[in-house]
Amino acid sequence: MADETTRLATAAAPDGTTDVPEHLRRELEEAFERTVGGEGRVEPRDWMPEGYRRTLIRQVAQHAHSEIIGMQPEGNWILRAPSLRRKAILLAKVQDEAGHGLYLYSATETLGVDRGELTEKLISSKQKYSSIFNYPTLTFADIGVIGWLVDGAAICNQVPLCRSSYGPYARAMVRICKEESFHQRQGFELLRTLMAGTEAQRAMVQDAVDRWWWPSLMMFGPADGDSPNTQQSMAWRIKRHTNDELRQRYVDMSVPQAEALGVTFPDPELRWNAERGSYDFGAIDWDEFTAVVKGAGPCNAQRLAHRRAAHENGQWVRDAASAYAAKQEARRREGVAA
Ligand code: BYC
Repeated sequence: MADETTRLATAAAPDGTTDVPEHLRRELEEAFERTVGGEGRVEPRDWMPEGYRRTLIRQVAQHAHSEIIGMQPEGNWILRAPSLRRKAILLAKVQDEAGHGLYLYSATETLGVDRGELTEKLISSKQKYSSIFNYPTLTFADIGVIGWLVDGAAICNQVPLCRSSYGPYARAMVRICKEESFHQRQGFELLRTLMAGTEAQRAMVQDAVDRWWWPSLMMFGPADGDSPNTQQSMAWRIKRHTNDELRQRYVDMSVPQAEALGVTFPDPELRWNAERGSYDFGAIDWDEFTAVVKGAGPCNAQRLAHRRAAHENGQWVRDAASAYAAKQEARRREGVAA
C-alpha cells in the first residue's frame, strides 16, 4: 500500500491501535480508499478500517477451515483407493489441502489473530466452513467428482481472489489456484477412466454427479439479493465478483465438460439461453443450504467431532513444540548474557 498511509498510521498510532485522532483518521481513510480504488495492495502493517480487517478475518478463516475440514471426505478413501497410483494421487491432494489451510491461517495471522484462536472458533461452531464438506463420499467416483466439480467451483471462485486487495490473501491464492487446477484435472481424468470402463462404473459416476451437482452450486453462497456481505466486500475489492456471477460462470464452464465426459446434470431446466449467451438453470434449494450451514447437513456432526478429536490428540505435539521453543529461547538468553 502507499508509503504515505503507512507513515500516517505509524505516526497516528505507534502502539498499533486504531484509536487515532479524527483529522488523521480521515486522512488514513482517504489514503486507504485511494489504494483500494487504484488496484493497490493493502499490506499487514498498513492502516485499515476495522470493518475491512474483520471482514477479511471472517472470510479467510472460513476459507482456511474449509480446506482443513475438506480433507475429511477425501481422506475417507485413502486406505480404500483401488490402486497404488490412485492412492498416491489422493494422498498428495489431501496433503495439498492441508497446505492451503496453513497458508490461509498464516494470512489470517497477519491481521492480528492467532491460529489457535481460530481453531477454537471452528470446533465450537463459532466460525463456518464451506457447506460442501458436509456431504458424504459414498463411492470412489465421488473422489473424481469432488476433483472435477468441487475443485472446479473452487477455481471459479478463487482465481479472482488472486486480485484481492489484501496482499497476503491474494498471494496465498496464487499458489492455491495452481494446485487446485491440478486437482481438477486429476478428478476429470479419474472420471474419464471410469467412463471408459463398465456399465456399472459409468452408473457410479452418474450417481456421484447427481449427488454433488446441486451442493456444488451452493458453494458460491446465497443469491446476490440475500448476500449481506457482497456489496461491501466488492467495494473493498476483497471479492471481485458477486456470488451469482461466479455461479453462472461455473455452470457455463461445467456443461461442456459434462458433455465431453458423457454425464448429465440433474436439472431439467438446464438449457442454453442464446440471448444471454449463458446456460439457464433451475432453482437452488436454499432451505437445504441454510440447514447445512446451520449444522444440520448429513455429516456436520461427524466432521466437527473428527476435527475436535484431531485437535485434542495433537495437544502433546503443541506442548512439546512450546517446551522446545522455551528451552531454545532460554539458551539464547543465556548465550547473550554470557
Ligand atoms: N458454506 O454474504 P455472503 C475449497 C456464509 S474450500 C458455508 O455471500 P461472503 C476446497 C458466509 O460465510 C471452499 N457458509 O458471504 C477445499 C456468510 O456467513 P457469515 C471454501 C457459506 O463471505 C478442499 C453468509 O453465508 N472457499 O474450495 O461475502 C478441497 C452470507 O454469505 C457459504 C472459500 O472460502 C457456503 N457455501 O461470500 C477442495 C472461498 N456461502 O460469515 C476444495 C473464499 C456463504 O456472515 N470465500 N456462506 O456468518 C468466498 O469467496 C466467500 O466467503 C463466499 C461467501 C463466496 C464463500
